[in-house]
Order: sequence, then structure tokens, then C-alpha cells
Amino acid sequence: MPTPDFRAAILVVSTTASKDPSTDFCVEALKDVFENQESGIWEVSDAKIVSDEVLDIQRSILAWADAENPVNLIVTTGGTGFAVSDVTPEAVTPLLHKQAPGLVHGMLATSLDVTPFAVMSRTVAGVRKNTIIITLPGSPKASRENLRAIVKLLPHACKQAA
Ligand code: MTE
Ligand code: CU1
Repeated sequence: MPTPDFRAAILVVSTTASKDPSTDFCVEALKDVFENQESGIWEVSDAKIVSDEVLDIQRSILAWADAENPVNLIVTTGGTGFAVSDVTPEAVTPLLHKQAPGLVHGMLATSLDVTPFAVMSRTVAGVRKNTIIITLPGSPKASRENLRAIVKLLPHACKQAA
């Protein structure tokens, strides 16, 4: 196998799935999107499930972004809504060195063609050091739709950040 151009990590943020991984279908849904791109571009090098806790989310992201050999992209899924337990944007925002509102806008514009409820996701995106970080909503359908909206642009974004 030739080395892939870019490495991505998936962080599922769900207290339910952290207790019972068999309830998670997001990793599979997102892997599918990456695997449907040009072959050899993406490798999903790691995937992890954490509960809806700011420190757990931040610890996982720092382990991937601040590593000696950091991943090019981190996508989180879940915890972007309005419930008290939804804290993913609050956990990720202070870790970003650069905001990427264009990525958020792109996902929202595409998602609004699918459902008006797209406005319920408080998605954030940006860059930490050499890693792009994007917080996707938590249902497999919503996370897949949002990633698909921007996945073609991500190689360019990752190349700039690298
Ligand atoms: N975006 C797309 N493309 N498709 C969807 O079905 N669902 C929305 C929104 N974004 C949805 C979507 C809904 S109903 C919610 S509540 C928010 O994402 C937040 O989801 P989360 O709390 O699971 O992160
Ligand atoms: Cu919803």
C-alpha cells in the first residue's frame, strides 16, 4: 500500500456511545465518505469515542494535533446542538489557532438544501498548528452530509496547513 496523502482521525462525542460502542454508526458513516474519495488520498488513522465532557474532548484532540507526527484532519461528531450536554464547540473553540468560518458556511449552505434543521448545528471549524479540526453534528446522516459537503476541498486546506 502506498502512503496516503492525508491522515484523518474521527472523534465520536457521545456519552451513550462511550458506554456502549455498538450504538455508534458515525465512524462507519464517515469512513465511508473518506473511502469514496480518490484512492490513496485519505487514511482514517484513528477513531475514538468519548463522552460529552469538555476535558475528554480536548485531551483527545490535543493527542492528535500536538503529536510529533500530527494528523492532517480531525473530525468530531456530536454535541453541536442546543442541549445542556452539547459542549463540543465550547471544547474545540479555545484549541483553534485560526477560525475557518468558510468551512462552516459551506456545510450549512449544503445542509440547508436537505433540512431546515441544519441551523441547529453550532458547528465550528479551524486550524490548530498543522491540523484542520471540524465539528460535525451527531447523527450518522447529518455527519455524513456535512462531511460530504466539504470533503473535496479538504486536501487543499490540509496542504496549506501542513
Ligand atoms: N445537517 C444535515 N446536513 N442533516 C441533518 O439531518 N440535523 C440537524 C443539524 N444538522 C442535520 C444537520 C439537527 S436536527 C441537529 S439537532 C443538529 O445538527 C445538531 O446535532 P448534534 O447535537 O447531534 O450535534
Ligand atoms: Cu435536531
